[in-house]
Amino acid sequence: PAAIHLDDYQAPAWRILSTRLTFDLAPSATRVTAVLTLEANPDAAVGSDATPPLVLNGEHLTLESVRVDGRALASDEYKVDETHLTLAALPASCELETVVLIDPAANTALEGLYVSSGMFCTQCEAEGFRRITYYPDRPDVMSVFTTTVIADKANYPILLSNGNPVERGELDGGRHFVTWQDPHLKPCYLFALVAGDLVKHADSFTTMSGRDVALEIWVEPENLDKTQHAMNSLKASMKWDEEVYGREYDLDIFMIVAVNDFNMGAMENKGLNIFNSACVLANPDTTTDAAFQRVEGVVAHEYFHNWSGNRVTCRDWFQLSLKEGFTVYRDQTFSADMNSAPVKRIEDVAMLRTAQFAEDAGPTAHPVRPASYIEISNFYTLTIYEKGSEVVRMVANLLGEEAFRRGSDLYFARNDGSAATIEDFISAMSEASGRDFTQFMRWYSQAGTPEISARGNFDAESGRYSLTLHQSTPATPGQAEKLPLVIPVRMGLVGADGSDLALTLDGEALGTETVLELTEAEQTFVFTGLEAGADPVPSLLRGFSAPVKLSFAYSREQLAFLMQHDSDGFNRWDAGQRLALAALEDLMAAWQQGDTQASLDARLLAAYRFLLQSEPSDRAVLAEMLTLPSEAYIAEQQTVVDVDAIHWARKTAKAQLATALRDDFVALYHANEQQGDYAPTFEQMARRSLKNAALSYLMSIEDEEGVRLAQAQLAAAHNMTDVRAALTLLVHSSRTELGDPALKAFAERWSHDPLVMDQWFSIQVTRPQADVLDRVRFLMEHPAFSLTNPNKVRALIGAFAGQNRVNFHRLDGEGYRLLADVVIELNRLNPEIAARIITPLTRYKRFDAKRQALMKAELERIRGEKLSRNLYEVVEKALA
Ligand code: DPP
Ligand code: ZN
Repeated sequence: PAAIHLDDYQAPAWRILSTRLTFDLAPSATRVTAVLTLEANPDAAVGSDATPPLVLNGEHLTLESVRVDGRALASDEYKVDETHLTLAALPASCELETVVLIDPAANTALEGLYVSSGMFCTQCEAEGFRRITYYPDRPDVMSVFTTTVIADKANYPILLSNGNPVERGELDGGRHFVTWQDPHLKPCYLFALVAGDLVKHADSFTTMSGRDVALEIWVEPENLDKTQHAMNSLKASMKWDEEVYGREYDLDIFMIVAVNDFNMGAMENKGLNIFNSACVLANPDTTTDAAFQRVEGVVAHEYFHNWSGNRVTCRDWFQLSLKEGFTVYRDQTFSADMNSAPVKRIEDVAMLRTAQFAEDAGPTAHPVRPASYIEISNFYTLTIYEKGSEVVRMVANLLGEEAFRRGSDLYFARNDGSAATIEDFISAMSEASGRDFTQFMRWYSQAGTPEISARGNFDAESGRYSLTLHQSTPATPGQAEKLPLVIPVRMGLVGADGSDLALTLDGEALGTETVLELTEAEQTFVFTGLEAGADPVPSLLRGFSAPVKLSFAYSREQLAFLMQHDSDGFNRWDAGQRLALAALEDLMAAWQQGDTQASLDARLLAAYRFLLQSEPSDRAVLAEMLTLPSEAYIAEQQTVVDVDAIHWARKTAKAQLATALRDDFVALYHANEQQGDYAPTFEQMARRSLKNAALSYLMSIEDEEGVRLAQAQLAAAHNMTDVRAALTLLVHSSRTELGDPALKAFAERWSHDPLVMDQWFSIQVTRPQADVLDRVRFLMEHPAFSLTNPNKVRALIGAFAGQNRVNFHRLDGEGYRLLADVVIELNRLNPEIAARIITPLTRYKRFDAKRQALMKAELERIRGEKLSRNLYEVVEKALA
């Protein structure tokens, strides 16, 4: 397979003024008739007077007929192969009709039109539409769509597509039809169709200009009691986008459909969002707090795409972060407004610093705007989404709220109804603010995580504090040399009494906090006018003001001090993480030398005692502060990852904290017990996380009172957050007599609910004990498991390989072998999921020689298969 390059972009040769589709649905033989009104594009470069050939994408299609302006073409008048239909010498404007047959029931790739739990649904982003009909499957070809869906009425009473329903009726043989018209221009990746036996949760929203919009969430009948939270989230999103961005919804109806088999989280199709059921269904009995929040965030994300993605779409797939980075930034700020803003920031950064930084340091590292790709579905990555969001966040912070809003208004106004580029976004921001973004654009073209090393020096005599910041970005595949970036470093100086000092820089008084703009490889900033006794401790990169790694030689005392006093909530948490990391590194070093009796640094213990014994100002932040850095984050800090040392150190630290602070944890548990009914509010969620954090410490030493509390919490079955936390702790304990009966009872109660069974799988396969691999194999044979359902694959295989690090990285290589076996099967069934689930194997260079060899051998074994484009690209990069 060949790579596609950003630099080769050419405008489409043909435009499509209108697209009329008719679907005659049947699971194994659906007939799709497409009538396209075509016009040669005057803007496209053509050499002669003749019209350019019309080249349409099409895969897995059986072509039945081709007509141009009503005349049926003979088979020598066009060319058709496995990927294209080509027509030459067409009139400059004409109407093309094609009829194809497709087989949705056999479509396990879940791209295009497929069948999930007996219903028809679609997923067209990025390049699924070419599996539906012959079409220029590229985002810069925008058209108005009219879609008629015909199906058996008894099996498929509900027929949905984009836009507004304009006609419906009965047909012979028990069939019926509905015609939908979408007045907005859209690229084909935003096309959607659903047909099934569904019920709806209906509501409405009045927009800021007073229009009524019907809101409908369509689900299978048994899920109707799981739709309220998504509906609330949708209404909140619509209102927020009006208030914060001035964006109003533009159709009379907005629909969401829940689908069980779905590759991604959800899809923003115009007026008809299709969701993975895991990202829309929520109910206290079946859904954890984290999943409630995910539903809120994903509903918002897809809704926000109506402007950032649909009204203004992407010129080509290299611009993917134009819509994704911006929309993630929008959904993150929305969630911060709806919940605890500091906790939202902590969670997002923790994810970025583990998973995205790892991607940026691995074989598939790529810039926020890649320069080339083989398979675009491999680029729906943390870099495009999360780092892309951080880049937009830096723009917003550099400009300030008002100028950023002016820039976003200008961007939407100027590009509405068209396919834009990242330059269009940045130039609107630049014009609205007068700021020059030339150097800033490097954030879009350079891969890798920038590293800042900071040094400080206080001269008490002159009252000067000089801070030197040095930046560099490590080489990434294909990019050896990196240039300096514009890095905004929000910072303050914390004085000996714990309060922020007044900052004077170059004679200018800046208040107590400022943003340093680092633009060169190294710069020194000198703060003057400090008192001799100030003894400042710098608090750097507040709020995580740039997606970088920052190092500063803090003493542990300074970290403990910042953990208590930093005025920035994020940096208080981060100081705690740095202190914990240092303490964990001591333990790891001891373990590597055979010392299993080492004690935890007393300063960390003291810091925890302080946290537990003072009145919490913010429970949600406290719960984060009581959580030790994850194994994945610790691994990110190591040159050669020692999974066993990490696991042992974290477990030991936790147990020592639990032993020393046992009574405080018991008290914390009781102070945060549930009162009243469950609600997915952040205040309640904070209490539940605190309570369950306390329980997790107690269970780490298998404290009898802890066991009793966990069992009681499980039996009370108040809500899934508490049930799952208690069940996980019992199952992950060394005493199988605690976990096994609980797992059995849980499965009996929930076997009918696939989303709950996903949790049941994950809980078991993340068990740290060495017997887990047999359990994974056993569960793969369980009737509730299926390799064709992406949620199941993620819940079982993904959770094992991604979260159960000690067992996945077993020294006999059995964990690697198991993953490779699954990847090989998925390569045939669902290449997109295969290319995602393989990720842990591709990171082999981070491990010791023995594990590297084992992992590479599995990659080579996979390479020996006939690979899909998706896997080919990932495996070749990994082995390069
Ligand atoms: N465009 C989709 C999203 O919202 C991809 N599934 O991220
Ligand atoms: Zn998105």
